[in-house]
Amino acid sequence: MNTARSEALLARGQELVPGGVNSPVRAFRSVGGTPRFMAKANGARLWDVDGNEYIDFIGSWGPMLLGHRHPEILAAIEDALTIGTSFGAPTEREIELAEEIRDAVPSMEMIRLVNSGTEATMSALRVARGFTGRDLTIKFEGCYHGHVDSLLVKAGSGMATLGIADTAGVPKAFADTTLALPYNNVEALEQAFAAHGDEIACVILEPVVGNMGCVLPTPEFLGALVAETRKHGALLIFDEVMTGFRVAPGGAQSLFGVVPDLSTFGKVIGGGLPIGAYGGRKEIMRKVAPVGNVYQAGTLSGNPLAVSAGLAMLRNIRKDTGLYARLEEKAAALCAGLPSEFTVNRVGSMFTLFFTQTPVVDYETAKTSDTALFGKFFHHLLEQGVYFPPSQFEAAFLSAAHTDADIEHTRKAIASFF
Ligand code: HOZ
Repeated sequence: MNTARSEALLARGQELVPGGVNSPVRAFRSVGGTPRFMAKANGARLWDVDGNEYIDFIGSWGPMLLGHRHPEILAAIEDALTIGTSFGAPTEREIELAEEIRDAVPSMEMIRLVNSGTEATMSALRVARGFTGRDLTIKFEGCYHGHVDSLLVKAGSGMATLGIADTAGVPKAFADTTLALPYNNVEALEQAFAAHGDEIACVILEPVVGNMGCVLPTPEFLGALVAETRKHGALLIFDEVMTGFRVAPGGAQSLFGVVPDLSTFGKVIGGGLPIGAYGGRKEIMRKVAPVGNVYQAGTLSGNPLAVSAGLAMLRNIRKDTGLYARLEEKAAALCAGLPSEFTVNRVGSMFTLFFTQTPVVDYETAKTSDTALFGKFFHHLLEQGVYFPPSQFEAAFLSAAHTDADIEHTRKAIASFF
């Protein structure tokens, strides 16, 4: 496979941009080789600058639920261009997007739009602290909630990929506000609440983890999260940046029948443009300025392009009643082609093949994966024109644009590795 132009761009980029990339996982550091610089995308396909074509199972790390360049999303962006690209003043479309989110996710009684998932989780944490008057946060090892200072303790995603346990640059005082516990471990959760119950403002988690690879919560764990937060007056925050409108229109909370106090969104709700949102119970969200005294603001928040793309995305999701059943069918067909000697975790259209025989239920078990073998598998697929996440510790995503022929090609590519 010719990668000469990607190699040249990487060399040029590395002089100016750390690692030549604007987000670490893109650098291929854990799998080796040259990150592909992309030239264009359409549907479920990507083309790199050397003209190589790939079936895309990253989907911009989640947002492209309907595939790249969906005509109605493109039309919405074009329409937004005719009215202006940013006003720094409210618009009707922002209210419409909030209504779409609230209608699909009833726990989102009041919503604030921001520009990224990181902003959403950072702001949700602040509201939780402001509302409860407490400082401590419980998070779970291997969960990633964006690059929020206090949440980069034992985080997944790029930190897991690069083997960075705790990032430099976070003041100890910030890290000390976070208790990192093992995912799916009821005992550890109960012990933390027994020891610090009246200091804990909130518990934040990915209700289906994508950022240590795909990991599902047990019903017991979900039950304990609800019981312990209620008992001790702490808030339960579902980080649905990855799962929102991905695993179901109502997110993971609708799949599991859990009503969190606050939730965060991003990715799909922006239709491929930068956006985030946080929200939840009105009583809590009324703490946010200008109504309350928890400050949070943003020059480009509610940006007309992102809001219009997001609206088109969510309206498409709402009107296509068979969408999630089709995604489920395609993802199930693909995963049925994965080797049974390894662990496959999947919820709807997000999944991970872990190169381990151990069931993966938390970060410790995720780390039993043979990452060197994963690297070989990743490059084998790339050579066959199949673009999977370049890390064992990220989820793969399928879109509505993947055809049966794409699934068949991918199954064959996978089978030829084993
Ligand atoms: N942390 C993101 C997914 N888990 C990756 C973002 C990116 O590299 O674009």
